[in-house]
Amino acid sequence: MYFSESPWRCGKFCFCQRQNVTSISYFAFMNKIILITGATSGIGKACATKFAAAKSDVIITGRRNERLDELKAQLENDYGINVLPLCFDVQDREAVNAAFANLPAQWQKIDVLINNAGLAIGRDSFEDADMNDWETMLNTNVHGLLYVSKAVLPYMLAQQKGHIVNMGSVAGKEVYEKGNVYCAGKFAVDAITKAMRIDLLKNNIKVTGIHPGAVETEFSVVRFKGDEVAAKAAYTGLTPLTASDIADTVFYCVNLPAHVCINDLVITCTQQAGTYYFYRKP
Ligand code: NDP
Ligand code: 8X3
Repeated sequence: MYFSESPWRCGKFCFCQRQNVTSISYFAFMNKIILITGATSGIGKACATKFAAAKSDVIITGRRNERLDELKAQLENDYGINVLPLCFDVQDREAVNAAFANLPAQWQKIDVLINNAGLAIGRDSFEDADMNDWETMLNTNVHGLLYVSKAVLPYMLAQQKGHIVNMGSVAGKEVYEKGNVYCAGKFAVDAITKAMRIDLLKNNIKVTGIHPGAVETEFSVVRFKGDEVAAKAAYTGLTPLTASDIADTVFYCVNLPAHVCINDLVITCTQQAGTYYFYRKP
């Protein structure tokens, strides 16, 4: 089986041409290396699981080492693939550079980078918001994404192929009340995604922006600083997206033929339209 091209283009009448799309997907990812930042929870963890189930080897990152170790053990045991956990804070440029400069040789052929690590802290009006929260959001969601991308890109450039998926948000498409700097950071992610796509065209590197609406993860607990009641209220009357919904979407984008690139994808639950409009059932 030839893995470096999409199975749609393998040009042979093989298993993949006779089976359904799910079968094709699982063939295509065998032995690929997928790097997911922020894999200790939520969307990142769901992506790691999805790609591991498709027989990819995964590099998982986050700050909570014990969760990385647990996930490594679980994925290796469940799917028989290899997992490399890297524990660092994406805000720390030196730590990011050190993690990727010392990547073991067998992990250097990274096929896909999913820039997912991120957070919102606080939901306050501009005049009340805390400057430390703003700095943490910008340092994580914007600087962190840039540090990781710059550290990983040389491995993709060496192969002259790759796919970078940046986790944006509907907050990066429309500013909403009390969203201020979280929205600003996600607007930056949107712009960076477009800029990367343009500049990396010549290097055969795909760049995709995924922009979810409300997804029930630890996101709101972090945003409301541990207030579980406020976090839960964000989803009142809704059937929100799940982390698996987003992982499935990322998987779809990454699994397209070599000549096809989804540029930008906005995804909400059926009860949400944009950032302002929700239909909440009583
Ligand atoms: P979670 O809080 O469940 O997961 C966030 C992940 O990011 C964790 O693995 C966390 O790991 C990691 N992370 C946060 N800060 C850092 C840091 N400084 N260094 C390294 N890793 C970090 O939230 P989600 O899964 O929902 O969020 C994932 C992405 O999706 C974020 O970029 C978020 O903005 C975006 N998003 C989320 C939406 C939602 O409604 N949930 C909607 C739209 C976009 P650790 O704490 O171990 O470091
Ligand atoms: C998270 C979605 O609408 O809370 O990015 O900003 S929202």
